[in-house]
Amino acid sequence: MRTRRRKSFVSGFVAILGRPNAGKSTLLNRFLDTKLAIVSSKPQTTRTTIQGVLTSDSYQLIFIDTPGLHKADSLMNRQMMEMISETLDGKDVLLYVVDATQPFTPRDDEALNVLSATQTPVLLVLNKIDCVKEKAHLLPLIEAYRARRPFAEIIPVSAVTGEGASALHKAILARMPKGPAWFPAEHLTDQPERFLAAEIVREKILAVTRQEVPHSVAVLVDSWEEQPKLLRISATIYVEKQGQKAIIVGAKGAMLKRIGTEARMEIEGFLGRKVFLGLFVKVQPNWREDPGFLKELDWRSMAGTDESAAEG
Ligand SMILES: Nc1nc2c(ncn2[C@@H]2O[C@H](COP(=O)(O)OP(=O)(O)OP(=O)(O)O)[C@@H](O)[C@H]2O)c(=O)[nH]1
Ligand SMILES: [Mg+2]
Repeated sequence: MRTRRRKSFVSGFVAILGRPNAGKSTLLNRFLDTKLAIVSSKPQTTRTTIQGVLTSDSYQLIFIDTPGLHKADSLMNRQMMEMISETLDGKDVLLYVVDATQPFTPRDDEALNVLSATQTPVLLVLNKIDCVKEKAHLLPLIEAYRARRPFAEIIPVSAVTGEGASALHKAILARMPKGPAWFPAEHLTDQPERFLAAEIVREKILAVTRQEVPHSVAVLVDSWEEQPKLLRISATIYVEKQGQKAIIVGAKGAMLKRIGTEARMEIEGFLGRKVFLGLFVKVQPNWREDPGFLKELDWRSMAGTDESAAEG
């Protein structure tokens, strides 16, 4: 039976904003029911905007996950914060995600500045409520946010368990304008497979490293070779110091082996085929301040303008 295309098809762009570690990427993955963005307990996991497109027979929602709002202390971080400001343009709804297990601090106040000039409706998403036993504990947080700016709605959710997700979904849909599907129904994300694979490697590194190491790691795919029986991927892990390289390689290469195995298994899962993953570690001092290297990391600049042109 053909699905009937309703006259009231709605579509729109939804940006997901908030401080590092609030759960923005987890929320994106929950909406799309797919792992599109890597997640970690370390702040500043996401480094670029990530699109996820959710299509049904009555709507198309284009979500854009963004890097966490923080004080920029490197060229990379400054570029990330500029990217967020640009992302605010032309959106129909903004989701401002906060970690509801944490009290309101001056840093939260500062982060809210990103919303100061926007006229777009903002939904305040109180995330991680699976860890809030007494819901009354949310009230001081709600008051603190309400005192700073108006929010179109305040919605408690858990991106991990899915609690509150359907209320949030409804609140988003209620604010979508009538409009066409901007992307074909099967279009899920703007990220190339090569970038996703590099991100998965980075996620596995974030999971096993601490302190400054997670921030000092970048991953680039060097080659991607389709062979009859498997896909052969070779990637380089860049770090800033020799000591960081030693940590990632580990004793007798054990750590690198573990990172490689975990990443390969996940890449095989999402590509649905057998993969050989070769990993190399290189020291590239100060890469976070190197405009040329940052350009290399940005798949949008490599892909040219065509692939990013569709973003609203
Ligand atoms: N308990 C609980 N943990 C959550 C929830 N949502 C996210 N987390 C955890 O919070 C941590 C950060 O999640 P991310 O989704 O990477 O957060 P983010 O806001 O994208 O972080 P950045 O990319 O660094 O800005 C991870 O350890 C998640 O598993 C939630 O609803 N409940
Ligand atoms: Mg993230």
